[in-house]
Amino acid sequence: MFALFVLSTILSANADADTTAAPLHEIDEVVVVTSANDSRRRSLKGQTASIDEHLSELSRVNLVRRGSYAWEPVVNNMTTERVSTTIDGMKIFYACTDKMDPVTSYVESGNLQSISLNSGLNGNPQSTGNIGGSLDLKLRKVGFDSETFVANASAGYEANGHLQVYGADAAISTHRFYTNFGLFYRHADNYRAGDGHVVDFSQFQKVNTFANVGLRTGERDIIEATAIFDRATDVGYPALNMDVAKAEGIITSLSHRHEFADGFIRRWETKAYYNHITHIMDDTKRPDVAIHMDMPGESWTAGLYSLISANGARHEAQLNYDIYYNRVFADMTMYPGGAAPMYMVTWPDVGTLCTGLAASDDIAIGHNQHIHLSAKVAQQWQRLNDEEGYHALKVFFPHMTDAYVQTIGRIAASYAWQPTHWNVTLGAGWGSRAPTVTEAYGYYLNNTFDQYDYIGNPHLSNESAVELNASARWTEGSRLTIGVEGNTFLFSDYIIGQFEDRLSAMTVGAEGVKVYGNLSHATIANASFNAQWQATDGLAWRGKLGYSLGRDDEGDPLPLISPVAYALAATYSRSGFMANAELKGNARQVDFGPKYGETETLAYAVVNLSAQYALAIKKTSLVVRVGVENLLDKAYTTYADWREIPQKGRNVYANVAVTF
Ligand SMILES: [Cu+2]
Repeated sequence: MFALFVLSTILSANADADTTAAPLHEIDEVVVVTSANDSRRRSLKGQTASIDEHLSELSRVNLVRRGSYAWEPVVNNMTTERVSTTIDGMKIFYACTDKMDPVTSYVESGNLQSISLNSGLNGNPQSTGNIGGSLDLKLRKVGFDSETFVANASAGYEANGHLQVYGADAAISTHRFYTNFGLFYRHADNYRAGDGHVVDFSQFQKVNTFANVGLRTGERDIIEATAIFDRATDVGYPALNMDVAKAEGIITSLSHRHEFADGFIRRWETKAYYNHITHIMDDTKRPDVAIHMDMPGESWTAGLYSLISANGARHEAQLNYDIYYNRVFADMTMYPGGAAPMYMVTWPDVGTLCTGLAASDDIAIGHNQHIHLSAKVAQQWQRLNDEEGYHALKVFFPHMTDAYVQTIGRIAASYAWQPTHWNVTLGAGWGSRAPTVTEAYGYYLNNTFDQYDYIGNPHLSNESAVELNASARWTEGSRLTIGVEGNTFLFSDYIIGQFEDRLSAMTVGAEGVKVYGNLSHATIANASFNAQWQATDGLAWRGKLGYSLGRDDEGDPLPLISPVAYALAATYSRSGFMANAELKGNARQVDFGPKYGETETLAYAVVNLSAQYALAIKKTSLVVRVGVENLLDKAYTTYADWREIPQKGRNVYANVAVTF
């Protein structure tokens, strides 16, 4: 079946968004995290910005905040379930049943070169289940034949919450060998909201260290290895009932790459990887805990992918095979004062073996026109390895078994027309995803968003969606760019929690129980307008306006859909100096989802200012940045702030980065 699929799919490839000046497809976006010679979009805080702050530079990304650490990326108004996140093509799965640890929380800015986003169903080759989009975190590797020795050091301080960031890394590069390695540390106390009150349990501490090594075994054969160790401790989650004592990730990979001298096939890379995540929650520091609970979770993933990239006169093609095995386990022990402890398995040691074949082609069809095709088919086998967890769930689903097989896939096509001054794209796709472990097998997982206990449903159907997208951009030289774009996702069997009146909640204070179910249909649509104007040599203006909509099968609003959002920024730059002023805000959330426990969020607007000065003396370069966020000390909360936890009040920051 796979062979047939390959034959029937036109081969081709995605431009490596990292190396081309602008993404070939309008539906892709990149944010640069660390790269000296790259003028593309990046956080104004530079390297000391968190991954979350870098992610927020992507216009299709919103972030759900449960505290000041480990925000959950939302792409095209879809949360983790509908988004694929990979690290250099490696699959990695979070270990928290409460989504405290999105995959992006196990890396540091210093680990990354850039973050690339493929919007919607046109996923990167390794992604599966990416209806909303796929994020690939590209690791920072110094590579061969770069500068022989480079060292960087950076330090940052933010007054609100006394956030301290320190980082140091070094790189050695020759023609046959390279290595780069580094160490990063972050520490924050509780932050202060705009009305002056301190947000308790918003502290965190994180250490990250990494090393990459590359070795040329032949002129065209390269072996590369990566190791990342990341540990966050004492992380507060003001929006949840618990904090995190420890969240630890170990990420490793070993790859071989052959680069072909000539011919259609340019590159063949095979990577094997292993990662392990340990997540330990902690409620011992909270006052008034009715029943103390221990809730650990673990996730192990081992996988392999093999990617062939080809490049011809008219084609840029990729063919990728991938396989991974993931195991997740979570349990909970409750200690009701005086009585015997109660034990529950919340993720029943679910093993998932998934294997897939993906192909894509970008075809130049002449007259400034391109067609991009991509497709993937994957097969997934799942087994519930924990007897106790399996039998507990079987009480509610007597016909369930302990093993499941699912086939999922996606196919997308887009057309781009790029005559002088214009870039017009049209695209369509179809894709499906299997239910997540929480959606299929979760057991009494309390969701503080709507205060319901959630039970998984092993009988769920796969969710699928048809995506339609279009964009148009007009550019007048380098002076003016105006763009509009929109996409819509028409879902079938949309998975969401549904009321189950026959069951009663287990968590103290919970409203009731919801069981995951399929809605026959649902819709999510996004539209945005953006403009850039280079007013004078030094002064540039940027503006954007976004509108989104989500509807369930009864026409009621889906939860966590962005209200009207806008941003206006002016940047002044001259030789080594740059200053930036920004106004950012959301309109009142008119279309919130009361049915799903969502409450209305009011409008807000904040002003941010920043300035940076870069200085080079011989081989040493120095960048100093200062800024203030929320200048007017506005007290506000956004629609994506879990349980309406307040945002930071005025925050003055300064950081310095030295390279020598
Ligand atoms: Cu957790």
